[in-house]
Amino acid sequence: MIQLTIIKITGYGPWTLTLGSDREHRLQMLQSSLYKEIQNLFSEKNCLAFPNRFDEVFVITNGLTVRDHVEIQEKLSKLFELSFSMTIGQGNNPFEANSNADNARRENLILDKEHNIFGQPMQNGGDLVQIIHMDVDGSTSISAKKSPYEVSSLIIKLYSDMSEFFLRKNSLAFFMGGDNFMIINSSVDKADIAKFLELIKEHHGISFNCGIGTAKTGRDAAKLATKSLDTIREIRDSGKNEQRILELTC
Ligand SMILES: Nc1nc2c(ncn2[C@@H]2O[C@H](COP(=O)(O)OP(=O)(O)OP(=O)(O)O)[C@@H](O)[C@H]2O)c(=O)[nH]1
Ligand SMILES: [Mg+2]
Repeated sequence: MIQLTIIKITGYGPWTLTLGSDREHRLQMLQSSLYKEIQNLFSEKNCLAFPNRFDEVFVITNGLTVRDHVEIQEKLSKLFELSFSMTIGQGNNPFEANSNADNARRENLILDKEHNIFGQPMQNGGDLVQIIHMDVDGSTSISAKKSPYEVSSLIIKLYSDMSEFFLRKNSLAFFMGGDNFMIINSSVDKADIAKFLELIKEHHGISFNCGIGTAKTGRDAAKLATKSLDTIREIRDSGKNEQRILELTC
């Protein structure tokens, strides 16, 4: 069982209009500072947040209670003049957790009214979380041959293929910056990942390295996934056999 929390700004659309048309710079500053604070407050509780279209954030919150969410809501309300909703979704895979969260929000299922926290009644979930950290092999040399915007265009195409491939397997992929992607994994195994890597190589001529991490919390799973990725680089740089996928479990 995986638990995701989706955080949204309450009444954001109408509020943006109150700022007049000279607003874009303010919205950009607000969105980045909100993401920073959410990452900060949830990482203190061993969670990891993922940016989703800048005005919404996904967080892997396995092990967190409604009370933990209330604590974070209280801190956020001291930092921002806007308020936020948090919707907790649990599921057998990340896609299902995201859908269950969405359904709970639409059905107005309240877990804590005062703090704007929604979700179906929570079950204790001690299951493991798996994160795949994917990173382009040698993006520096690719960037050297292309202009900055052409590199971005390539990254968007890679992200699009990745999102489609992994969504079919109930896993959620996020772009984390630079040439880095993280996937909240369901049951994609190494053979499936190898298939994806072949597809990307064939369509775009790009190789990914792929670290897998499994642990009880989002933050620990990400740490192990990144450690696996760094080990792949070490193996590559020592001139040993090429290895593209490596897994570490807590
Ligand atoms: N989000 C995130 N970004 C990173 C991480 N490590 C590096 N980056 C960024 O990713 C970009 C590319 O760095 P690298 O992937 O190390 O460069 P590379 O040439 O592809 O080297 P290799 O991946 O070792 O083949 C840089 O702009 C870094 O700032 C990470 O763990 N997470
Ligand atoms: Mg790279």
